Amino acid sequence: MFHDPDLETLPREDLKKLQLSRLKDLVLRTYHNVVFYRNKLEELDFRPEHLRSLSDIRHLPFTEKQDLRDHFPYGLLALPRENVVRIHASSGTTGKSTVVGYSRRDVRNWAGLMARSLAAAGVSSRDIVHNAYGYGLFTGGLGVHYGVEELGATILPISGGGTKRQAMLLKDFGPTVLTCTPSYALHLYEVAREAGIEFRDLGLHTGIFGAEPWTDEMRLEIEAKLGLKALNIYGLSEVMGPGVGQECEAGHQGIHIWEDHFLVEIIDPRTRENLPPGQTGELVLTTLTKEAQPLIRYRTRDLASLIDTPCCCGRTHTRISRILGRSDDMLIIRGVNVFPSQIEGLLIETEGLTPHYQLILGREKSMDTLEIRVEVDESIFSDEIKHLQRLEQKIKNNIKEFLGVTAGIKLVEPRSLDRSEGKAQRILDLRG
Ligand code: DLL
Repeated sequence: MFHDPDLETLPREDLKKLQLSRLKDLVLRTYHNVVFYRNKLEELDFRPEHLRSLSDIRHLPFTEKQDLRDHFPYGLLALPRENVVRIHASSGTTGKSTVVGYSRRDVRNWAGLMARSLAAAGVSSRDIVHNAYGYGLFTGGLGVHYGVEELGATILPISGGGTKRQAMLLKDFGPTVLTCTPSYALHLYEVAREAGIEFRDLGLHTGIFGAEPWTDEMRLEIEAKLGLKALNIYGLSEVMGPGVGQECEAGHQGIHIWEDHFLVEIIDPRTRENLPPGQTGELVLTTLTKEAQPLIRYRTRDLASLIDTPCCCGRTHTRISRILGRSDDMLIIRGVNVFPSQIEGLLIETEGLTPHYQLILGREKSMDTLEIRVEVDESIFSDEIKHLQRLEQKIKNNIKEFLGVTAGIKLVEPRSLDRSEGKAQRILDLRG
């Protein structure tokens, strides 16, 4: 289903023309209104009139998360603060959080893009959406909320937490769509089950999950357990919030990035050179229409690849792969680079394990150590010790064989690891 049919299917030539005119306008606005960008452009001897084609983007400076922190909270605004109608912030795990301002038009555009994303996922005005993304400074709750209203569907503004009550509400209000993080969807499933509520009987047809990395194996697990189609939504607060991109109903063919509003690049994080479609690198986004806090070439740290073949849904907007991890959450264990998503993939494929796990990094005699704690499922929990030991050994061998690292494996009881109400905390780094 299309929300903006003309824009979503705009021929690529026209889309590129639109992008170029918006990019020119962006460079002009930031040059004149944001000291940080004016300084950066002047350092490079780049004037707005130097921008002639889209490929000139390569001459523009990058923006890093640290730049947002350095200008905390309002230093990167391109409009007077009085024109800002909303503030969101992302909870930084390290240092200051990053703050984002929105103008009235930014909020309206966001609602439009969220509505477009929901429609692309097959949501219509007939649907009832149980929105369990957190409301507040986090963009998930309010972002989805405004999009659902814009689409004309019914929003249940549940927010995160109170999981038992949420399970009851699922039964009472009869939602047809669930929006939350993938890890919370699984948690909600378990809690509902304990309360005697079977997800498959609820009438949910679609789940729109994002805000944290998840693998295709995790998607299959969610779809099998919850009995719904699980689609991937991407976004980040610095750039807007949820709805920067969305997997379409065609299903699991990649995430369309809404290119009339965002310019997409994939770069090699080391050389900062652009990479061609198919090669994995860091996703870099430029906001083409954001008024209050526009960003030029924002380095997201998210790793993905471009998919430039046409999608069978008819949308012309480019796609990216599932986010494969973050360049900054790559674990280096005794010199071997490993992404948590690779470990997740191997765990979920192993029979008897659940998708609930934690990676604990430590140091022993100046050597890195990795311990993987993973919950076993009920069916094997009461097995004989020797069976469990055999399973531990099997996981250990797989991790060694496929990823090249030695890990300690600890099988733990079902439901013994902490559950998060928002983004899952899966990595515990005790290396100081
Ligand atoms: O998580 C916005 C959002 C809310 C997206 C609800 C989707 C749904 P932040 O808190 O700023 O914003 O975190 C952004 O989360 O850079 C990625 O690392 C990660 N992320 C977001 N969506 C996905 C996804 C929101 N679908 C950071 N897959 C991003 C993997 C994701 N990682």
